[in-house]
Amino acid sequence: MQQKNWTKQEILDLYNTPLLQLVQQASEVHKQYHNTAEVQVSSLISIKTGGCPEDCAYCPQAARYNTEVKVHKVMPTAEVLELAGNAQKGGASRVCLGAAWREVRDNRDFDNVLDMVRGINNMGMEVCCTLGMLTEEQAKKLANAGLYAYNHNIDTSEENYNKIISTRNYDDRLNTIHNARKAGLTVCSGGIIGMGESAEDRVGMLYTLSILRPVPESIPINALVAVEGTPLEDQPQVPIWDMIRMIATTRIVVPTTAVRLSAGRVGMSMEGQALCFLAGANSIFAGDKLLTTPNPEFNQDMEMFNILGLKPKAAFADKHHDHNHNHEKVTV
Ligand code: SAM
Ligand code: DTB
Ligand code: SF4
Repeated sequence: MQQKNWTKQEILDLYNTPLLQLVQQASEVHKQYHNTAEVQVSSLISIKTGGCPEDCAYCPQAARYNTEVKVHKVMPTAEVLELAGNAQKGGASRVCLGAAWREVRDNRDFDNVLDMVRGINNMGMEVCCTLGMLTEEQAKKLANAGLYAYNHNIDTSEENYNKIISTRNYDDRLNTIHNARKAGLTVCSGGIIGMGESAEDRVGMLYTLSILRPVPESIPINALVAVEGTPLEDQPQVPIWDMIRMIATTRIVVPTTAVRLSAGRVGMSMEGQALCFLAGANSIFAGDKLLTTPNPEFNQDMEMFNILGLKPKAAFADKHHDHNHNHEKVTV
């Protein structure tokens, strides 16, 4: 399908459509492009936690803020594989490995991440990584190890970016996304609402995502989890109506993508989440922890799926991906 070239004004007009009308329109698009009964379930594993040199205002893992996050060096591969196995038993088809790094460095830690990717891929699950900035060569190494997706969020609009982060810029983000693409990885990129941004900023973020070619295969929409000790600790919880509006607009603007109802679900009712699914969300993070903050329990989500008539989507349903072999040449 040919992605439409949206203008910012068109996206803003959509965003400002009366809510139920917007949800109805998004629901139509969702039905046209996706099996609305299926939700992709990902599980997050924080393989390296805290102590990050960056200054992202929302993030509890930045070393410079006084938060309760305890710093952990890279987790042993066996432990990561065990957690991935548990997630698979719980219904997850994708595991996302997160590291509190500014960027990937070519060292032992990265070699260990490559081992984790191989291991999880061999278990028949899609593997995603979110490790910060990355060169094309590093992206290729990950792809060769069997990585399916790279997550790298643009977080907000270009105009608002330097109010949230000063230690890198928007172009750095876009550059990493291009590097992941050049290596043949699928791209997961989205952002956060509830950081004090304007409607225009939300729209600007969607505009930037919509002009990427190809568009991201997955767009996470996070509701800010305001964590004590971060500069955004006093931000009020984002109204569920904003989340529904943002998800519906994303669904219409990028019809083919998986829209992920991402961080912030612990503060949402089942009814609120149901409206998000109706508005086109078709992906979630499951498991009782995101990276450092709480998330609903697996069982609670499965109960929600039963009530709403949703089912977890199988791994590798969208793309032929030979997960039985990684692409590296084996030399004896
Ligand atoms: N360090 C890497 C990076 O920043 O690209 C990867 C991990 S980072 C924690 C991944 C994403 O988590 C961020 O880009 C941001 O969108 C999201 N995130 C972090 N803290 C959050 C919070 N408190 N609330 C909502 N989303 C958050
Ligand atoms: C994404 O968009 N959200 C996830 C994942 N990608 C890496 C992270 C959410 C983190 C929420 C705060 C925390 O738990 O530390
Ligand atoms: Fe570091 Fe990523 Fe958190 Fe920014 S979002 S402080 S880069 S872990």
